[in-house]
Amino acid sequence: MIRLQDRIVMLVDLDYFFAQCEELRNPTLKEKPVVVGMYSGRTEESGAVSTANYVARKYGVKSGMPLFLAKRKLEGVEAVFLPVDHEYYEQVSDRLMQIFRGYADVFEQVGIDEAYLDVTEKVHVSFDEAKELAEQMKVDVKKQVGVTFSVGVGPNKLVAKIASDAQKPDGLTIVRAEDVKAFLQPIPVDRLLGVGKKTSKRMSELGIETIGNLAGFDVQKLVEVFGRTLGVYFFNAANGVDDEPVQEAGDAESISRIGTLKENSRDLEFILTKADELISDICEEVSQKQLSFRQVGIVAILSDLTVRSRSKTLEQPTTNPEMLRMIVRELFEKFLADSDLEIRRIGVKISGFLKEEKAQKRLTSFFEN
Ligand code: DCP
Ligand code: CA
Ligand code: CA
Repeated sequence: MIRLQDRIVMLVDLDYFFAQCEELRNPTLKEKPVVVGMYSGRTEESGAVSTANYVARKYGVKSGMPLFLAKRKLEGVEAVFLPVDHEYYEQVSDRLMQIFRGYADVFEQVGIDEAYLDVTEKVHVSFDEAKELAEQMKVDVKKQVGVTFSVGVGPNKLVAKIASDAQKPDGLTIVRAEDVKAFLQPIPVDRLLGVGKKTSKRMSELGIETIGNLAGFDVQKLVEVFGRTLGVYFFNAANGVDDEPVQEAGDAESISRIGTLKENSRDLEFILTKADELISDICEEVSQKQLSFRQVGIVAILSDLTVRSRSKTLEQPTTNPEMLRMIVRELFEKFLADSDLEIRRIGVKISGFLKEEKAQKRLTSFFEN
């Protein structure tokens, strides 16, 4: 049986992108070290390496390195240094993204050389089929454009992203849900989004070097050190838990309503009566705009005027007001359990929209399979 909450997400990342674009328009570069640099113009040598092909990387050239240092590392080698030509790379990127988009149920570009693809339905929630799809994509992109990329496949964005980095260039790394923990375990903790220099130093002091160390750490302690939001995020991330939907850029808008309770209260039913009014209003707009939504959030403004929020992401987009009521109830129920202040004002918000037609198709194609 297909479990609707299971997802299959890919992250595609183009290999040595700027330098590969240069090789594309001049294939004679391929065997040579190629360094693409951002020249600052102060002196002929000043500036930094944007990227280098894998031949140049063998000599120790890296993104961000000063150009003079790259030149020194390549002394006596027939290397090619080129200035960044952003416009051209963007043209190549646009062509590639259009191809990748065709392989996805939902597509989200996240940079000039990266995109997330939710392929859950396309591959019938099968990692074996996802592997075939990724292989097919590689052949197609090689044939149509002539470049290689690395792809990570996982049950969510977080795992897909880390997997895409595991074997480069021209990599294909698949991490099934049941292998996530073992896969993440040995990876240095600073590879997690949000773990920068400062945080990783802090973690190191706590004896946390790998994602595995972090996953095994006491979540309460993490909350003490990093605060509630970050502490919980780090703990979930280390355990491979990530509910972020793959979302088409531009779809990130939301619809929300806010209202004041007749009196401050902690009575769930009283609060939900007000919430119902807000929900009816929201649903009217939703049906007018023919949207379906995947994210539901509540906001509570407390008697001391602090603002708190809770949210939930659905497995499937919905248009159903009853569903919205149910989730709002659930969120307020939980909220009241974790806070002991009275609520003064409440808000309901939905986001993660799809045009309804597309959402219907998504659902039915699930059932057909
Ligand atoms: N880039 C840059 N300066 C940096 C890092 C990157 O100008 N410090 C640019 C050039 C890269 C592009 O962004 O080609 C994409 O960055 P990536 O980090 O994905 O690196 P590459 O695609 O170059 O290499 P890889 O094969 O490791 O993905
Ligand atoms: Ca890249
Ligand atoms: Ca990248």
